[in-house]
Parts: sequence; C-alpha cells; structure tokens
Amino acid sequence: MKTITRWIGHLSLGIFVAGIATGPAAQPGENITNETQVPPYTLPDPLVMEKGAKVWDAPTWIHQRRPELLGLFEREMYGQSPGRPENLKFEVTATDTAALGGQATRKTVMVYFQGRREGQRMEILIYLPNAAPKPVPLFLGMNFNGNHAVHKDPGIPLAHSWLPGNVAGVVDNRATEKSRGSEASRWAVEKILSRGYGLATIYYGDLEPDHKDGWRSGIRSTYLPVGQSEPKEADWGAVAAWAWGLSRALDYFETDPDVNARQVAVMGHSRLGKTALWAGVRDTRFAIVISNDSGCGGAALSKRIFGETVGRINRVFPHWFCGNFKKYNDQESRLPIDQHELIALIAPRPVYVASAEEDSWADPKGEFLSALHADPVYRLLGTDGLAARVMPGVNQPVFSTIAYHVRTGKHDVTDYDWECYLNFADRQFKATIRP
Ligand code: GTR
Repeated sequence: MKTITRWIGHLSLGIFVAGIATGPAAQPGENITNETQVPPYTLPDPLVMEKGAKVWDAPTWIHQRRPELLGLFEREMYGQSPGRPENLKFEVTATDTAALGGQATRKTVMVYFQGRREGQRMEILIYLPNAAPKPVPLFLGMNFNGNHAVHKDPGIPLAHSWLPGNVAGVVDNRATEKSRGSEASRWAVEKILSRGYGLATIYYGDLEPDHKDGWRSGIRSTYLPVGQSEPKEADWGAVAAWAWGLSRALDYFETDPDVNARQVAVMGHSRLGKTALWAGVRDTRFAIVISNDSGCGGAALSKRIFGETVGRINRVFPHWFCGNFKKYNDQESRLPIDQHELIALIAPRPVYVASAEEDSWADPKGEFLSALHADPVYRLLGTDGLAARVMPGVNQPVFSTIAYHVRTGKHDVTDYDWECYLNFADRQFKATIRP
C-alpha cells in the first residue's frame, strides 16, 4: 500500500515513474542486488527545462536545455574543468615504423601541460596500422596500470608516474618490467589494427593519482588559485581531471596528419568508462563515446538504487566527483539530474553503452535504462535513438545511434566487447566520408 501511495505521489509530479518495489523495503545506503527490492523512483525528463518548459525542437535543446543540463552536471557532480592550457606542448619522443612485427607504427608523444618538460605531463602511446591508408580513425582510452601494461611490446616506455597499489606519500612507485602486458587482455591491439583503426592510450595516473590526496600531485593542483588550499565544492574532481587529459590527447591528434581527429572514438572501462563519458559529453570533438561497464557515476541511473550507490561511491572514492555531489549521499531522489541525461548530452553523436551480465555492482539494467531514456533527445535531434524498448538478451548487441549490449561474463573488457565496438565504429564511420 505504501508503495502505491508513493507511486501515485510521483505521478502527480508530472514526470515519469519507473520501478515498483515488490520485495522487502530497502533501507537507505543498503546495497541492493535483488530486483524486487528496488524502491520506486522518478527520473527527470531531459526534455523539460528546470523551470518546467517543455523542449519541443532541436534549437531549444542545443541553445538552452543542453547548456543548462551540462551546467548542472558540472556544478553538482563532476565539477567545473578548465579549458585547453595556453602553453600546451607536444613532443613526439619516439617512432618505430616496424612495431608488433611490422603490423604497426608505434609513436610515443609527451604532452607538456605547462609548456615545459619539468612541469605536469602525460604520455600518449599510439599504434597506427601500417596497412591502412592515412589518416586513420582511432580509439582512445585511458589505462589503469601504465601504457606498458597494455601490451608485451618491449618498445613501450614504462610508466613514469604513480602506480596503483601505492598510497599518498609512498615514493617507491616505479613501474617494473614485471608489469609489462599485465592489462593486455583488455586491449585487443592486433584486432583493432587489423580492422584499420589506430589505438591510443594514456595512463590515468599521469593526470592524477587515484586516491583521495592524489590531486595534490596531479594536474588539479596546478590550477588551484594562490591562497586556496583545497578544491572548492564545484571544482573538478578526479574523473573530470582524467577526462580533461583525453581532450588534451585530442588536441594532439589534431596536429598529427596520420590520425583522423574527426573520427576518434573515446572508450573506457569502469571508472575510466565514467571518464570516457564525461570527456565525450564536454568535448564534442569526440565522434563516438563508448562506456564499458561504467556503472554508478557513469552510465547507470543513480535514482534507481541497485548495486553501487551515490553514498557508497562518494564514501569510498571521495576524490572522483566534486564536493557538491556529496549532498546526494543516500539522497538520490534530490538529484536534479540523472545519468540518462548524461547520455543525452552526447546526442546526436553515436554512443555505446555496454554492460556485463555478472556485473551487478554496475547495474546492467540501470545502464540499459539510461540508454533508453536518452532516446527522446536523440530522436528530437533526428537520429534513430535506441532501437530497443526492452533490454536485449545477452550477447545480442543493438546497433542504433545509441548502441547497447550486455555480454556474458564479469566486470571486464573482453575481445567480444572490442568486436562490437569495431563493428559499431565501422557502421558509424562508413556513413561519413573519410577526408
Ligand atoms: C569499483 C567502483 C566502481 C568502478 C570500479 C572500477 O571499486 O566501485 O565504481 O569504477 O571500481 O573502476 O574498477
């Protein structure tokens, strides 16, 4: 009875309702992994302005609603990021035209954010397929363990910055040969190259070490105004800092004649999937955005309480999002936004949301529902949106402008995922003439 009353209450707000709990009532902060326990929730309508006016046409979306929504995500969740630094400098530090047995050209590029070698920097590892005509389309994604972890290739320089497993203050954090190729199963390098795509990757620790004090030695520290000792409530968090690094890589691609900077697909897994989404939202130069198992704070709805929650993510990873986001710990219903609107901010560009069947922590259904509820915006902008009304079965990818799949298996990036992303990119880019 209680559930029904709440349901009617939501209806009277005039926005849509989803989910009706039939199981025992869940307590705030409780980790729900049973569908019958999901409490009812209401999602904001992406096509309704904050003051209540309905968005009926594309210009109103583009000039009014999109900036309003983007501003809300910046202020309340990811934080506000700076733009391109004035002194950004690139240095191609090595080129090997016979990498991977001759299949690829490997380039390493150092990006200096303050225009000098001694300042903050990140290293981009790039593989380009030798057999493909240039410029090539390319996948760009951040890695968790250093560029040298994505392949056994002995020519990849070992990571120069903080490595996971180390905490603030520990200096002995050097990468060693032992970890070369340790993340290789997640990067189908040869497969990507054989399909005519380039692959570029950056170690996320080059931007900011992933722990609560990481910002002190990362890029965010260099933007702190004199006299300010901590980031303010709406200042960028770590996810935004990593995403900012992806945009700086795109700045480099615009200068590289071998790369088609208009055909860069930004991709990421898990926390780096959240990062890829935020990068793709803020930087409309990214042609395709791919979220692999990004979960809470990524593609999964926040108001649908299932798996990881806002309170939990903010408590365990206080540095990922901005200070304001903490207001919503165990108070998801008060959020003025939800993640379907994040997907909608990518429209009309192609976006791929991927889940894994056993990854209940990331809430596969919540990820699908985000894709589904972004559909009206994609359609308003003249695309085919998401070609599914109900969640597809496992390993049955849906390839519309919003693409979705849930594959068998656990939280990971697999060759199956890459196969799907490549097929999706082929379809999307085939329609565009490569310069
Ligand atoms: C988990 C976190 C998730 C996800 C994951 C990952 O601990 O709860 O949000 O980001 O880490 O990045 O592997």
